[in-house]
Amino acid sequence: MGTIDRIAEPWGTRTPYARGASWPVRVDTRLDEGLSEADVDTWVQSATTLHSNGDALDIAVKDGRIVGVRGRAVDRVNHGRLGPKDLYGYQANNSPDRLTVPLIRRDGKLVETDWDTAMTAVAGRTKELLAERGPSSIGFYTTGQLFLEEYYTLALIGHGGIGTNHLDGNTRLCTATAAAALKESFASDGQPGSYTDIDEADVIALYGHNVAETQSVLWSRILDRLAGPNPPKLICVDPRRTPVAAAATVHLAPKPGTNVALMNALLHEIIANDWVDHEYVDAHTVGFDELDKQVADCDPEWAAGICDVPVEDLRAAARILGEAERLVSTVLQGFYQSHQATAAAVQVNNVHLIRGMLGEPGCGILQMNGQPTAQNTRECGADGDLPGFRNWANDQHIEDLARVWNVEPTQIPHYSEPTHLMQMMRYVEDGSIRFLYVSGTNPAVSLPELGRIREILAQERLFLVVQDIFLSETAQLADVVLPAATWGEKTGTFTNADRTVHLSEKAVDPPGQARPDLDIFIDYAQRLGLSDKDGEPLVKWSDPEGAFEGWKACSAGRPCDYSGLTYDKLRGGSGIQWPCNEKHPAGTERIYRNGEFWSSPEYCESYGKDLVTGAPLEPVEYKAMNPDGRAVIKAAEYVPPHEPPTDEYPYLLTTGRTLYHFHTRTKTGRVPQLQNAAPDVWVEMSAYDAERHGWGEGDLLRVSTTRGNVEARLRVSGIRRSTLFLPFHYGYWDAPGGHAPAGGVGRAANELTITDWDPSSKQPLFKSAAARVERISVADGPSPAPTTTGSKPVASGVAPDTRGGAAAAVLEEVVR
Ligand SMILES: Nc1nc2c(c(=O)[nH]1)N[C@H]1C(S)=C(S)[C@@H](COP(=O)(O)OP(=O)(O)OC[C@H]3O[C@@H](n4cnc5c(=O)[nH]c(N)nc54)[C@H](O)[C@@H]3O)O[C@H]1N2
Ligand SMILES: Nc1nc2c(c(=O)[nH]1)N[C@H]1C(S)=C(S)[C@@H](COP(=O)(O)OP(=O)(O)OC[C@H]3O[C@@H](n4cnc5c(=O)[nH]c(N)nc54)[C@H](O)[C@@H]3O)O[C@H]1N2
Ligand SMILES: [Mo]
Repeated sequence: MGTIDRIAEPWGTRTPYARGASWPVRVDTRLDEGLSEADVDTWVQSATTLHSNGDALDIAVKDGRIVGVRGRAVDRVNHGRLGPKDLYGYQANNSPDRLTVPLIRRDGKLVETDWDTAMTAVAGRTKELLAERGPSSIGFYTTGQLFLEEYYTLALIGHGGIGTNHLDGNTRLCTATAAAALKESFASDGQPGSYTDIDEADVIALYGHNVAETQSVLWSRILDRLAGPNPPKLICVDPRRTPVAAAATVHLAPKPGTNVALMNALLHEIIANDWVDHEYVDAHTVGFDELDKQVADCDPEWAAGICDVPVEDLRAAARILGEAERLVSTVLQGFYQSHQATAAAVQVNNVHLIRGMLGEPGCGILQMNGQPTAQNTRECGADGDLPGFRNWANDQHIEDLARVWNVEPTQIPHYSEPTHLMQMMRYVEDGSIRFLYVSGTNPAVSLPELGRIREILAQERLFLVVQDIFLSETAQLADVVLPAATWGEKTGTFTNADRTVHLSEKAVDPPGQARPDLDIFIDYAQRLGLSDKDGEPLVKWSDPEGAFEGWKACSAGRPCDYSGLTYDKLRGGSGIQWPCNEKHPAGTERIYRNGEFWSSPEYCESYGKDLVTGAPLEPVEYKAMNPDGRAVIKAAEYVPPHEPPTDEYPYLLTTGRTLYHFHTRTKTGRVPQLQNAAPDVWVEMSAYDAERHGWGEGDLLRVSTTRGNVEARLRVSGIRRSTLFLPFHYGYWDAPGGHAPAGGVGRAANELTITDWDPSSKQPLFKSAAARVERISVADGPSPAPTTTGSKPVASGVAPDTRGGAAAAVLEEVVR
């Protein structure tokens, strides 16, 4: 037992273990300064919400206030560990500037009001528009950060009650491609892998996934394998020298936007060397011949030219993949937020399919999630899917959903797949959507091309409702602001990236008049008078457990089957992986064992799409592939990025995260330990380019694309040549000037990004844009970038080491 500064040492103390052994327990505890465990009144069960890892924890409560957190030793996901954002992040709940009363716009200004006035305005405008313009004038934009119960209720209200097809989540920006890639290969969403695969693997490949910074506890698990006997080999595909890249056996640093070329070369090598499991391919897949043909000419020499990666490194990586005995692959935003997102992510599935490495211990694919509850947005149909992974193009599935909801099938729109967010924004722009209800997301900072987004959201004719816990940049543009309760202040369940379901119980009351999102949605449904076909209220529950029971009935028999779970079963022990039903009462560690897939045409969630155009395949086309119970190997041709560098814009700009912040920082920016570790925006550039320009650490640069400008201080980091990186966390709520950039010069990376998306998943492109850069002034000190992360300086001594000091003390207890 000892204390440790987890800002300086984000992954904590090593607890090495051998392949096949159980990951040791290490319990991390953080309490407000000056408190010890003896001071805590109660501990309340929950899990982490600042990433998708689902680390189980208990919330410490004293005098009705959250005063700390402690990792849960019994949980399968984290074995007691917590990451820096989770250890310090709870303090955001206690911020003095939480929203505590509803706000309404009067004479151009947001003023305080009461709940009845606010909700009457929201429901009233909805009814007016339904009467004047019909359901297609109503849109909902939700998140990956509420609870399952809330999404399911919202999906019921939107699809089953109002009958609009315009319902999406910010999961569109996040893990739409995870879902799309799983649907293409396996005909259904659902993570094949399990975190215990890390314990068994001899090779771990990470594709565009900086797990060290974005799921830091999972990285601790990998670090502990690396520190133990017979460590796994690591392959990292990332244009930056992230902590993952630094630890990798082979680090491939491709030009942003060239992932498909790289993947096709790896597949070419695997096939050319006959590292293929032909028995598995013949028995359990269709489409191998097309893949073979597609990658026949994609040798490493070809890819090296496109990706600007050494041929030897490509060969070495392919050999490691080809000779792996147990391979785990993870994929995230470096693949998902690009123009061939689904095509690239599907090729990772193909590596596993042709190597026959799926469903067995150590052989997992994690098409990762990002947000804590993104999996539930997808499962519950709050994001452009239908609840229970039902297929919008299958009339029987619509009828079945109508049965569950007791509505007419015609009430549920299914003329096309539900509208994706970028299309919804276009509808708002052209005035066909007149009412937009935004919950738990901050599009005025997180969507591409912010100048355009601000204009769209500020339109007079749009009625904008924002349900948040802070007065975010988006809330500042709203007509009505609804103050929500958040994690720790409400009860509900959520599911992490390896299908583990956790219960998060209410620990304290929300501040002021803030209410749980679930209560607000139900209030809204009641005010609209939404009813089922017998005239009974459409939403038949009034509390989280009731909603969960409703969801169990909806999910029964579908891949994401929750019917065997109860709140009680989720109390006290570890989280449980779905499917959990009569047949699998303890949950299911791995799906797709024995090469059996959910792909029969009657059962599957999707018939797939054309990866180039995104056009949905017809049922007959799907049936003609004959996937009945098999996985589909889908090949894809490499297509160059849509916005290549030019003489005027010679750099490729990519964007992403740092370890210490979450998204638009509404929470982490209010936490001193985290904010001090990464206080402001910076821009990363390679030493080669910096020297060429004669620039150095801390110089103030202006980065521009055709869409806008951002000023940021230079960090010379281990990023590849001719590539720039901006963290996207820094909006305007805590900057001088409020919600928009001052004088046209911003600090939000999305001032620069492009309005464009992957044709299959419709996920926007945040990872490549053509940019130019100029120096505004010479440094008067180092840039504010952390030194412990991907933004580590290449030269030593140029910036002080990132530390939290005494204020960041965390207790660690290793149980051997
Ligand atoms: N600390 C922290 N953790 C988080 C979050 C957070 O905001 N902060 N957010 C959570 C959420 S919602 C998400 S979605 C996840 C995201 O988690 P990640 O996907 O791991 O995070 P990113 O930084 O967006 O992108 C990952 C990497 O992609 C690389 N990359 C950029 N362009 C390319 C490319 O063209 N090809 C390849 N191969 N790689 C490229 C970047 O250099 C970056 O290191 O993190 C979750 N966890
Ligand atoms: N350039 C660039 N842009 C990106 C990305 C990138 O890598 N680069 N990544 C994209 C990705 S993967 C993601 S996930 C998005 C994230 O983008 P956003 O979803 O816009 O980011 P957050 O800051 O998480 O916004 C969540 C909002 O919900 C509020 N909130 C928190 N808890 C609750 C609650 O319980 N109830 C309610 N009602 N509100 C709550 C928060 O205060 C905050 O305002 O950004 C995307 N944008
Ligand atoms: Mo995300």
